[in-house]
Amino acid sequence: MILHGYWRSGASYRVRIALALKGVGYDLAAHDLRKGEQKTPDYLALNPQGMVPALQDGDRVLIQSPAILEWLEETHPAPPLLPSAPDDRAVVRAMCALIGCDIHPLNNLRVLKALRAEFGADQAAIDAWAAGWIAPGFDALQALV
Ligand SMILES: N[C@@H](CCC(=O)N[C@@H](CS)C(=O)NCC(=O)O)C(=O)O
Repeated sequence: MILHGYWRSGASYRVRIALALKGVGYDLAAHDLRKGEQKTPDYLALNPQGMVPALQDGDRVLIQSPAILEWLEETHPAPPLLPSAPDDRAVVRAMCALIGCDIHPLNNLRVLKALRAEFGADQAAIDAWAAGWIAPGFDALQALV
């Protein structure tokens, strides 16, 4: 397998953690997001969304970390990523959604770039924006933990 990712990508980290936990071997293809390497024609042919991660397994290319994690769970069930009891599973899924839906997308590179380019935000404003979503999100995550 080839994991297309980037060292600063939290979404790629999710997949790296799952691959490591499950003992699945892979090669890493790095795409420097700061240089826009996720938008090259070659990479867009793999992932039309132009984002990392993407997991390539032969001719199959999986995108979107939740879909990749679920695929890994289904194809490599041991050790499991989720606990066995439905109530516990719901808590873990809530934690995933909290991060993946409510914190991370608001602080993505393309969002921060848009704040700068389209709304004239300087670095201080961008930092305040990020902190304004991350801090309450982490407070809630801490409470769940
Ligand atoms: N929902 C996607 C999010 C992927 C994502 O946000 N990737 C970021 C890096 S963590 C990215 O590729 N950003 C490129 C950009 O913003 O141009 C997933 O979970 O895989």
